[in-house]
Amino acid sequence: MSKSLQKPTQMSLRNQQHPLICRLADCIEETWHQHLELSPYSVPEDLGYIEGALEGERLVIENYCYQAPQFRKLHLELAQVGTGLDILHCVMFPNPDYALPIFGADLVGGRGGAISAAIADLSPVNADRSLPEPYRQALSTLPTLQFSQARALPEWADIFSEFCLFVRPMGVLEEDMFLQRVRDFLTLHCQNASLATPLTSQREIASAMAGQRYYCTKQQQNDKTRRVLEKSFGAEWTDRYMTTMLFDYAT
Ligand code: 18B
Repeated sequence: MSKSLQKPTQMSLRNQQHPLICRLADCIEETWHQHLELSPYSVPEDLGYIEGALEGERLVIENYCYQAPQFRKLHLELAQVGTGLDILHCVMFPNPDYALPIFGADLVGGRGGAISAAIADLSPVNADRSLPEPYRQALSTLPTLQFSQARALPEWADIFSEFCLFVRPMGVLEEDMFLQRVRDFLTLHCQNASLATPLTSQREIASAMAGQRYYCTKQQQNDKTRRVLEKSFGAEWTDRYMTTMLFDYAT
């Protein structure tokens, strides 16, 4: 295995990825900067920029992490497998003393070809696993979108809300539609977070922590993610990465 600790030297991955991935990465960072008080989040030293090629497929990963008063971790990750597969992964983990849902997004696709999976959601993590009323209200007023290829969620995915978008976007118009809806999710989320006041009840904070734990244990069951990472980094490293970098929670 070749693992590098260096920072990327020339071009970042972003400029070499599928256009929808570049556009979504820019949109996420723009929205964060616009609405949140960002500060650095220190990524474990060996996990900022990662390269691996265990079974021949070279995998490059770039992690961008921040925190904000309302968010313990804002994680944007870009990955590239060989020369063919591009991935964007994003999760906004709330501080458990804020009753906020988890924003998550995943885009997977071939560079020359189409995005095969585009998913985005604001996922409830409160005790009854329903979105806070201001979110339900705002999301219900967004127009229903028509995509030609909706995708079905796998069995582990009971964490997502009824507003979850999971499609294979066909063509630029559907890519634009997906991007605009994710922009709406992000703006709504950041605006709500900016207005939120911290919880005071220990019981509610404990329940928010349990909700994040449930979300993360479910996401850790995504075999498609695990398989891609294992091919380049092996099972042990992948397990550590999925539990400490992608879907970590307080115990
Ligand atoms: N994910 N994804 O983030 N995953 O991380 N992802 C895939 O066309 C990676 C998240 C989600 O159908 C696929 O089938 C890798 C978040 C769901 O069984 C691949 C990384 C969410 C599916 C990868 C990564 C999320 C899915 C198959 C680390 C949601 C469908 C692509 C960089 C908020 C699962 C395809 C299924 C699919 C890979 C969801 C290859 C390596 C935050 C539901």
